[in-house]
Amino acid sequence: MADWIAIATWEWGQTAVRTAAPLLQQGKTALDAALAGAQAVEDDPKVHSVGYGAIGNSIGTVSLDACVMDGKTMGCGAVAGVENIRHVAALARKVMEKTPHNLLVGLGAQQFALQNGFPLQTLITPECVALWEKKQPREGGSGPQKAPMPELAHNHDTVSVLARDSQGNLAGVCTTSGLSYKLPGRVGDSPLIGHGLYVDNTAGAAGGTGIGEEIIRINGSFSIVESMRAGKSAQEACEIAIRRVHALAARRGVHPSEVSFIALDKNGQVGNACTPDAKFVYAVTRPSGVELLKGKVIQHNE
Ligand code: SD4
Repeated sequence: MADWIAIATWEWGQTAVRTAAPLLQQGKTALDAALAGAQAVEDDPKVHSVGYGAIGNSIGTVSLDACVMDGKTMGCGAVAGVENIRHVAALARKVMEKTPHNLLVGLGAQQFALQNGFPLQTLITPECVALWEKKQPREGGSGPQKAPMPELAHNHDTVSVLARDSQGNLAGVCTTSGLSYKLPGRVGDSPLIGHGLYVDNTAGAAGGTGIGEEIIRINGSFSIVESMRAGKSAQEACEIAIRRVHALAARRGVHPSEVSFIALDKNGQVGNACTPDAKFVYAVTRPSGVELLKGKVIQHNE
């Protein structure tokens, strides 16, 4: 029997790993445990960046992205730009299990959800409407506001959950409402296999959070898993990816955005790294208990 472990991004990663832990303890699969953990965060209205109670895009609509990947089979499924469906990580799993496709978007993903018994429901709470109003980037002046071009500020925190089960199999789930005030139709890294998430039993698992545009630019999660395949530890692999974010920001002459990664190698060793502004924390659970840990900051010149 292998040692089980689950890790998840941000403070509410604790909710995810606390939900995943008993399932891993009972011998459930890494995918079942990671999905249950992610769904517990989707259900929490206090988390304004995932599932129910998320903050809307530039026109106030909540549009969700999610993906799942099974490191044993390399099966993967994803949905993007889905409105009025709460459990999009479970929907991504249905895409993996019931279709020959990897990614469904928008209305097609919503129709697929309805065909599979997911209820159509509002994801907006009075609290998230108030927050959306309060923090909305204003163009100045009175009268109707035009939807402004969003700044890619880090005002959202995706949950990425990686797990290794007692059989030694790896799986991961990523679920988010993306960046708040994003343009309608914008898709970030989170539902894109290889960017927001990548998992392969034979090498390791990685997940990202932060400004998706930067994570996509470096193929974040895939590059971390490939570094582990080439012999780097999970920690080294995450640090290499953040250095890459810095290097590309320097080439483009911009300040590096907030990006953070978590990783698990095939033996269950943990890695993480983040850019200096990210203020990243992540949660880990093992048979010995749950910890909330500070992200390892990689400076621009390291
Ligand atoms: C996105 N990566 O849509 C997501 C947002 C996020 O922490 O992770 N915020 O770009």
